[in-house]
Order: sequence, then C-alpha cells, then structure tokens
Amino acid sequence: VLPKGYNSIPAFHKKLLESKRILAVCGAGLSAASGLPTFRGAGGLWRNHNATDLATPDAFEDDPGFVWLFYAYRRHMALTVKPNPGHYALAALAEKNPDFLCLSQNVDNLHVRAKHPPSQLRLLHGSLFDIKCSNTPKCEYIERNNTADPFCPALSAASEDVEPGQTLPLLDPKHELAHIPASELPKCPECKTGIQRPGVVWFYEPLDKDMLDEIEAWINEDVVDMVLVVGTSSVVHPAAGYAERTRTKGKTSIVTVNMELDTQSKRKMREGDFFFIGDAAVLLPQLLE
Ligand code: BJW
Repeated sequence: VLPKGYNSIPAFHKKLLESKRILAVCGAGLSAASGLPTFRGAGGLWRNHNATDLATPDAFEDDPGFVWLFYAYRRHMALTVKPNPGHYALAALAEKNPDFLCLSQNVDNLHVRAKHPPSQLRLLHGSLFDIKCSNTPKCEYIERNNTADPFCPALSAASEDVEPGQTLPLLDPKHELAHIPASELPKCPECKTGIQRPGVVWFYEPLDKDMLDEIEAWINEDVVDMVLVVGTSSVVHPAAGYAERTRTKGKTSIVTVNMELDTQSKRKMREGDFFFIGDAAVLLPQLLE
C-alpha cells in the first residue's frame, strides 16, 4: 500500500520548505529528455551489446578499439545535446541551499554545463571527458575535460553526422566495423606503456576514495531531511544504497522521480516518502520551483 499523499505536490512543497539538508542521487533518466539513452531497458542496447557489458575492464582489455568506439560515440552525443530543465532545477536548488549535495552517476557533463556549483556536485562514476591511463591505479595519469571530437583519428566513425532520419553506420549492427587495433589508440603520455581510456568507473572498479570519504562525512555530519532519487534504477552500488542509508529515525523523506513506479520502490516506501511518476525534466522544475 502506497503512503497517503505519496504523489501530492503541495505536501511535497511543505516538506521541501521544512528541509534543510538535502541529498540527491541522480541517474541516466535525468539526461533522457536531453536525448541520451539510459543503460537498462529499451535504450540500453548498442550494436546488439548491452551497454552495461561494455562498461567493464574486461571488455576494454578484450577489444579496446570497440569499447572506445562506444565511448567516443557517447562523447560525441553528450557534446551534441544540452542540459535540460531538470539539470537546471537541481543547479538552482544548489545555488539557493548550501546544504544541498548532488551525487550523480551520470558521466555526460550536463550538470556541469547547467552550472551546478562544483562544491555541491560529486560525479560518482567519473566523466566521459576525463581521460585516464589503462594502467590505472598503477599509473595515476588523468587529463580533465578533454572534449576532442573525434577523440583520435581512429575513432572518427563515432563523430560523423548523418541527415535526420538516417542511421549512423556505426549504430547499424548490420554494418561491419573495421577492427581498431590498440596501436591506433593514443598512448599514456606519462607511463608510455598503457593506452588512454575513458575516465569513467567501470564495474568492479573502485570509486574515488577521497570522494567516497567526503560523501560519508557529509551524510554523517547531521540529519538529512530529504533525499531526491532521480532517474535511476537504483541497482548499481554504492549509489543505490545512499537513500536508505541516509534515513534517520524516520525523519528523512525519500522522494523518487522516475518514469516508472517499480515493485521494489513500492515496497520500500514509508510514510512521508514521495514518488512522482514522469519525466524528470518536467517534474523537477515543478517540484523545486
Ligand atoms: C527516467 C526517465 C525520465 C528513464 N525521467 N526517469 C553491493 C551489492 C551488490 C553489488 C555490489 C555492491 N557493491 C559493489 C557491487 C558491484 C557493482 C554493482 O553495483 N553491481 C550491481 C549491478 C549488482 N558495483 C561496482 O562494481 C562499483 N564498484 C565498486 O563498488 O567497487 C568496489 C567493489 C567492487 C566489486 C565488488 C564489491 C565492491 C562500480 C559501479 C560502476 C558503474 N558503472 C556504470 C558505467 C559508467 C561508465 C559509463 O557511463 O559507461 O555506471 S554501469 C551504469 O549503471 C552506469 C550508470 O551510472 C549506472 C546506473 O545506471 P542508472 O543511471 O540507474 O541508469 P538505468 O538505465 O539503470 O536506469 C534509468 C532509470 O531512469 C530507470 O529507472 C528509468 O525508469 C528511469 N527513466 N527516463 C525520469 N525521462
């Protein structure tokens, strides 16, 4: 049974006015209205591969050229689209409330482009525009905000523009791709042995320890009055655990904004929680105005 008033905007506004410390945990659904696909569900296939299967160190080791094409295409797309009203609403909340911290799993740089204050934003899974060395953590090379598009000549197929209504050959699984050998990918300028790779966090890789410590300290500093869980399937850890872990003696209100109300979320909801079903780009401006 859903709590009474779980989707009441006036009741939410009352709680928001009373809330001092607010945490947000965002996922791919926030950027969906900007035109970027999510990971799971219908949009999560890339050339017949599950996007999540390509986001692993093993996939990169097996075929760095192919995995790089996936990331080079996502870099190109992220540069092509714009932040949406949902990103701007979160950035405006951060400007208004210094006690608001936004944790985002998104690597698309759209929070940054919406001018979200950096001190109130933590990019849990890194950024498509950071470049690391594949010898990480042994080699600590990192280059921030590299927006080269194409990233290197061998990856130019990912940055082609096509006429509206046409499919980019790269995205058509029937179109065979030439194998890109590792020798055609840029080498790390520091250790000179590894190849460069996207500065994102793949499965089984640790998140940045200092960032995790900072988040932990923020959560433990005082009661968190509200957690906004926006456009995420909440299956990937540690991101998926923050909302429930932040609850203190029933005081914390967990507010979910998602296209779908799934059974697990239904089960977890308590009195005082909210669930708004719909597009985060439409709902967040209404909720946070
Ligand atoms: C809309 C919408 C609209 C659509 N409006 N909504 C504890 C328990 C169990 C497992 C683990 C655990 N701790 C660690 C693990 C292992 C693993 C993990 O979590 N596995 C689970 C899948 C079981 N975690 C890790 O490996 C992490 N590392 C780690 O913890 O290291 C230490 C360690 C390792 C191993 C064991 C134990 C400890 C690293 C996780 C890195 C995840 N990386 C990726 C790729 C990043 C790079 C890239 O972008 O390519 O991150 S995977 C992918 O999933 C990506 C996303 O950020 C992440 C989350 O996806 P997200 O954002 O939720 O997207 P979707 O598509 O799943 O959902 C979209 C949602 O939006 C849906 O709900 C839609 O309905 C909704 N929606 N349109 C509003 N318009």
